[in-house]
Amino acid sequence: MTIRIATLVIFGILLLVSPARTHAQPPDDDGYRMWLRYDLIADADVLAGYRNALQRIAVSGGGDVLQSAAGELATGLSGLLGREIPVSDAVDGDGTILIGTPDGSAAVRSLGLADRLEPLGRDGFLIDRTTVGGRDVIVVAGNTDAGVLYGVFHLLRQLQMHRPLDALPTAQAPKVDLRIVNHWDNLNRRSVERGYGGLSLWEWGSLPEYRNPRYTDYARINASIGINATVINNVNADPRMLTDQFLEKTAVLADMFRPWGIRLYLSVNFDSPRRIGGLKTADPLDPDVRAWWRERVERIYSYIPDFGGFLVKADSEGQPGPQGYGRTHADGANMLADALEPHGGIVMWRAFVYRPEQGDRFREAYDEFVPLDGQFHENVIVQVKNGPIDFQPREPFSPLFGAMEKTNTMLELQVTQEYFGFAMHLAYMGTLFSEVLQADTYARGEGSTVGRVIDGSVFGYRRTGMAAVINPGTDRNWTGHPFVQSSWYAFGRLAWDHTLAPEAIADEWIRMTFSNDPRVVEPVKDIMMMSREAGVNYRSPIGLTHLYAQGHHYGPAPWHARSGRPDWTAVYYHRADRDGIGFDRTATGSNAVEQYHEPVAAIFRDLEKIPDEYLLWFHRVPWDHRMKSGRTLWNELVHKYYEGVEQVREMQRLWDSVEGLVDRYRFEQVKALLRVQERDAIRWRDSCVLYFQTFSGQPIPDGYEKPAHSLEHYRSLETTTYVPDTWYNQPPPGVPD
Ligand code: GCW
Repeated sequence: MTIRIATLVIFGILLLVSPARTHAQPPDDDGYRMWLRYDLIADADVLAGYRNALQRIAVSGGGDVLQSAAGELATGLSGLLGREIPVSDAVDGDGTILIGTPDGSAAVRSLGLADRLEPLGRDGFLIDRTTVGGRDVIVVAGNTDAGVLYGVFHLLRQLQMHRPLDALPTAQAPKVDLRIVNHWDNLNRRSVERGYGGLSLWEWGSLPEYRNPRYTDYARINASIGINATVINNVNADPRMLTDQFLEKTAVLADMFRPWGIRLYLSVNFDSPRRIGGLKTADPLDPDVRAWWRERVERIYSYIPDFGGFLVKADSEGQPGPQGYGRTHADGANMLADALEPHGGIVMWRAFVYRPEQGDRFREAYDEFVPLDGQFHENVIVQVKNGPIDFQPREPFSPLFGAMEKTNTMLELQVTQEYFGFAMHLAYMGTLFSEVLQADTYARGEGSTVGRVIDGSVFGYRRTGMAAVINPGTDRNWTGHPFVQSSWYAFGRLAWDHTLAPEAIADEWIRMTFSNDPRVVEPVKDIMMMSREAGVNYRSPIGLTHLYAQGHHYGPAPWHARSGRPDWTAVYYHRADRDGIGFDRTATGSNAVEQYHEPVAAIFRDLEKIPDEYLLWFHRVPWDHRMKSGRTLWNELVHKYYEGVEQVREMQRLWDSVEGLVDRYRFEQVKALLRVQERDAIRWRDSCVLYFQTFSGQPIPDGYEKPAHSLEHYRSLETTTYVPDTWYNQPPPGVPD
């Protein structure tokens, strides 16, 4: 008996002192809270310092947005510090966090911050440590309630990351005004085009009566990273969106987003006057059409007084547009802009256009839009995808950035992983986004980066913006793969400041979403930083592009050759034959390279100077072309495909190292998804290598594992269960049931 008790005591002591005890595995986390977790700070020293300096909140004046800020701060602090945080309207003790604007709060006004706040504009904020009436305070001030809201989220972020209080003082302002997310949600069956995160968030059936609290969390999440606008419906737009029936429902969403500083915008179908208005035409110069839009816009503002405006996909992929009536994009955009102008609304007119008869899809947007530069009204912004084709794993930046001197131009990015393995693969997009933003257009000499074009510094745009297609749906964690959250996060942070480093953004996200433990932060950051390049390597290295199976865009089909349009095949893009591979976009080919400024054009044009990763975007080269590595093109291609799979395996090893340090639920989920990713990466690699081998006629060099199956086997997989079910849940876009 005594021995047994003694054993138990010793066992108990062992349990208490064992590393597993001191670093208990965090409780399961389903990912719903995203990066706004606010769990009690475990580090005793950090906690003690914070508890001392952050005891109460003082807030006064202001409206709903300021109330959101105060509420969020109270919730966040009480979670992080593990105690209730009183909120009052006066500074009545040390350790007060004073939030507000000089206009709304006498205490903030008393600090005389006006000069420091003035340059920070509408959405900027200032955080400082100071005193009010002899009390120690941390002030979070802005010119507007929205500025204060962003400041509060910044403060909470610093605390979630355990940053020292001395490092808190800061003054920040966003680099672009419109930081907007785009949903491709349809009105029917709650489907989402390229969604992968469950059904559409918007419950049209129960609106306007049921205000799902999830709409508020959605707005909070966006506001926390500085996003201030949303387009809630698909650019392949259902005309019913503008009917009173839907506007009444939409108004409720706008009401729920407003306290978080989020303005609502809508995608519109250009043929709406015909489809729902009973008119015979949608010609933008027709007086009845113009009157119809004016009336509809007035109606929208009667439901949503701060409505933001329209997003339009016109004359693209079967969507109607002004060209159908013999008019230009400028005619179409300006007609809508005129209707919105009296209310302060804007038009975001997409430049994602390409006609089947075009010789080179790459050229299309530039060739159509540059001649119209200067013709668009002041409240139009042309919205341009980052690359000339379509959100591929790697594209050179669109030459439209740098060419539209007199037209506000904004950037469109994709968070949802249409071309990156849906919600199955881990692919942090911060690196891709930053690569585009840092790319130098040389439009006004060196330093004319895409980021500086879209923030207005290069051409002096009066309207500036950045958009991303996001995919949150009814999945508990919003995005399907937990790491898709990181790309949403990165978008918001880069829309705020395009100069932020993707690695620093990943660091923030990991600390808030998983843990501050360096044994988690470092390996997970390594995973994220290599993930996009891995995806490029196992899909389409060295400047190959669009080798996807048609339609779903999940698995490989480099052999895909028959389609309604040549530019919807894979062979159109890679052009492989016995002599070589690649798309000649120099003067001997489509000469798309001329759309870039010098010296960009000269670099892309020159076989010696062009970086490997863009080679086959611009050049058609023989299989034995000598690469910078010294390998032949064929051997380099094989090398890259194999490297992609090895990178996924490295990601798996790194992820395994965080077992026990992150919660089990997400650990197991990500681990399993990485197995799917390895399976798919091998399938991509083997499909492409075996297929291109039929042209190169050369062996896979020694030392690489041999493909487990024949090319025929891989071809037979194209339409099988490899495509995640989420794809089949999509009705034809925009078609009412
Ligand atoms: O990326 C492509 C997608 C389409 C999408 C289109 C667009 C909304 O395959 O699904 O349609 O781009 O951006 O308009």
